Amino acid sequence: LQLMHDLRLALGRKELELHYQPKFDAVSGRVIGAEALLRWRHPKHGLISPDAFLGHAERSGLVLQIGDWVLDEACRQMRAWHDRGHVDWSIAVNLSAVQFAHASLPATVEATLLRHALAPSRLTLEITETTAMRDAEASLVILRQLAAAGVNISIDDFGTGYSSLLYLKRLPANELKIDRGFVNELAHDSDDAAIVSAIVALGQTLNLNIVAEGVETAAQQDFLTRLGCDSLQGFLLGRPVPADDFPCAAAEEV
Ligand code: G
Ligand code: G
Ligand code: MN
Ligand code: NA
Repeated sequence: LQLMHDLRLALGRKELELHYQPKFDAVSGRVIGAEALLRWRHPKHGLISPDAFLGHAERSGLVLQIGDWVLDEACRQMRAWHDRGHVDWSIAVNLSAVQFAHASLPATVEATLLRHALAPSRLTLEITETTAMRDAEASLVILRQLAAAGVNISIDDFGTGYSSLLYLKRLPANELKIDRGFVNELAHDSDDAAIVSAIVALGQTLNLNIVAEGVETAAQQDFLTRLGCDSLQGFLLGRPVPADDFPCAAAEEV
């Protein structure tokens, strides 16, 4: 609980930071953007993962302020990359359930894009399948507003929730992210291989971009690429790092 007290002050003390994990085109191997991942650099406890504090932040409502900061900071970084020549990259930002359900989200997103002079197509909002399903009809309304604003919608941790196919078909999403739990066991578990194949086929049928996350081995990369995944993300290809360490040298030389 001391931690929650500290978190209230963390924003003002600039202890929150974003790390960026590259996303790759599966076929060309090119970087196509990054996922922003929140970290808290606590003065005593060091770098803290969002798993350790976002739950509390959700219950206290503090997650709204944190979420606004994450969105702004990620868009600021996307603008910096854009100015260095990475005009076709997009930045992915995770939304918490509370943030997603909050009425101000579409306006906040639009204002943030405007502030950084970014086209909405440069931003991808990741919501988990579970969040999207919590109140399916309400989610549809929010997702339609966001889609109308032109941002990309990604369904994160896909396969761990309970989407009905009918609902999925109605969702104005652009992307499915296969949960890394399935990717992890790909080589050893034929059930997981079958599930991943089915998700890829489903995504292709619904015209969705398919991203596999948690790619840790060359065998997984190979399998996922041959199945037809569009994009890959994982420790094999790139870990989450501070913006200064992000692998983006190539386009800057142009
Ligand atoms: O990066 P790491 O593996 O520690 O992330 C742990 C979890 O926290 C993941 O489920 C990830 O989606 C989530 N997460 C990371 N950054 C953010 C963020 O900025 N907002 C929200 N809501 N979740 C995040
Ligand atoms: O829930 P979400 O998919 O947003 O979670 C993203 C988290 O997954 C990040 O916190 C990141 O640290 C973690 N992650 C990214 N790539 C890998 C990977 O290859 N293996 C594992 N175990 N975790 C990963
Ligand atoms: Mn994510
Ligand atoms: Na995920």
